[in-house]
Amino acid sequence: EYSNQPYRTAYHFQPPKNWINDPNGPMRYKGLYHLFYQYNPKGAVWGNIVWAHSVSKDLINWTPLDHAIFPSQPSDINGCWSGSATILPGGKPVILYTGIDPMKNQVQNLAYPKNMSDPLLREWVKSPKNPLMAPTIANKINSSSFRDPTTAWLGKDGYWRVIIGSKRNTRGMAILYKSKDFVNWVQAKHPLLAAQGSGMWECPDFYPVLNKTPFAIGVDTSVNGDDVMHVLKVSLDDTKHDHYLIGRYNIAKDIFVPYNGFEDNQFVLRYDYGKYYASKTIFDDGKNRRILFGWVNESSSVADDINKGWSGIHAIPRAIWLHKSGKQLVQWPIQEIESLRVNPVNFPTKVLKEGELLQVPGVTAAQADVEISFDVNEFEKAEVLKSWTNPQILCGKKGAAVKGGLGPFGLLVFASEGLEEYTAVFFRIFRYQHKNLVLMCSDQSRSSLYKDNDMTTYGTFVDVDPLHEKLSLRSLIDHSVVESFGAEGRACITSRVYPTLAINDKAQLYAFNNGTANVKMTQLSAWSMKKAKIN
Ligand code: DQQ
Repeated sequence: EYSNQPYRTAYHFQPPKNWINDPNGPMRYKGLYHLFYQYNPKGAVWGNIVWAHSVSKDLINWTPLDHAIFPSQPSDINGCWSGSATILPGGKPVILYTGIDPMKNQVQNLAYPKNMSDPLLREWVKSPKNPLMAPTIANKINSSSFRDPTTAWLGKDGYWRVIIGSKRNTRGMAILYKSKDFVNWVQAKHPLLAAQGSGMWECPDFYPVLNKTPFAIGVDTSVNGDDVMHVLKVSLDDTKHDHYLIGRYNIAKDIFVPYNGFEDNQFVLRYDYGKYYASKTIFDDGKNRRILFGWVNESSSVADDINKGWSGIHAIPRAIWLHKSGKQLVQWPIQEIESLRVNPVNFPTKVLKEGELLQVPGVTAAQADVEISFDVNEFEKAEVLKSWTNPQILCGKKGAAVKGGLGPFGLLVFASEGLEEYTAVFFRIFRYQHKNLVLMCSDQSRSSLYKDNDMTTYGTFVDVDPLHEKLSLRSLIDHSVVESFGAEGRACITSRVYPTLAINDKAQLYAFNNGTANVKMTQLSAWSMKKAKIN
């Protein structure tokens, strides 16, 4: 199994076989975490969608259960698509999800547990009143673009609110509905937000984040007030990226005013600048944090997916909170993942000179967690950036093999012995308009000798001041995925790679510096990761 399935993950969530996509209805109930997900029981491509179900005590080790929600009534007979859970006052969980009806219309349905005393919540009953929200001639909702209800939030006026992703022509929007009893829902006069030209908004998410210390504390989805800001996340169907806006939500008027994330009418902030989609958050009342779940698609061809018999994984759940600047969010792998760390390897502080390549021995490099930090000071050697350039394109032009001034420096992961293959995750610092501009890249261009994969390079600028702040990088490496967190979670890049040589115990890990300036490595810690029970 191990040798002919080198790309299966050891600690990233995935079922034993077949297609998976969006995380659905995550929740914590009676101390157990539940995760549902879009699943095709019949193959490794999208289709026949049901809600598969797993439970966990720690969000790392998962036990599979029978499918929770599957086509069984007219309102979902052609598929049970994405949705979210809400915990009602008193602790009862309910699920709103999109069903595909006999006319292939997208409608919203309610399901609730058959037996609340079963901590596994194995059986779900559907409301006989389904569908509760549907496109009609009168409401002019686009019947093929009306899906993915959020967790609902409760106002002091006693009304629940929920948003559904939609579009009218190319105007993406979050349609707002209200209800007193969770069963009878009335469409609000205005969407919570809409944006011309953005296309279909899939899997919206709307939640408060604390805007004071300690920022990392999460709050319940219904919380509002002077000390919180609100985040609206949308998964843009046109670009397949999860974008977010930070702003203020006036619940009395049901108006959300974004302050950050829109520039020239475009979405600019992303959760992740690599492969990451259809995510959603929950408030974890066990550890008072907000946790983000997301789907990571393959970068291989459909034929290769069918061949290996599976497609799609979930990212490691991330804690998510507002950065103290108020301008962006910060994400960090949940602390529970550290329980898989074994055999730590620590390097003392060391200067990496021009062209230096430092191997990290003693870790299972195809299944590892690594943290590295740099102290840089030869700023006069930074390359000058004359005009603003798209960071992803800049990373593509200036890959790890292109010598620079201050950088590129960082990690080579999934490296083969003769460096025929490697994936490079690194920083490169530019001088731009008399300031230091930090670029973070994940360069997949040499990740595999097999060329049928999507090997696009990813990149983003990082809002960090390398003069006064430490420049850190953490990568979670797991056979065919690398999730990288730059500047303590201010920038995330996830990529999928399929090396042919650098697999299992043939993979190696390096730190490198390919710039003319020296950089001081102030930390390099790496751990082998144990296998988790991922189903
Ligand atoms: N996936 C679901 C939809 C959602 C899309 C269908 C996002 O509900 O809009 O599997 O990946």
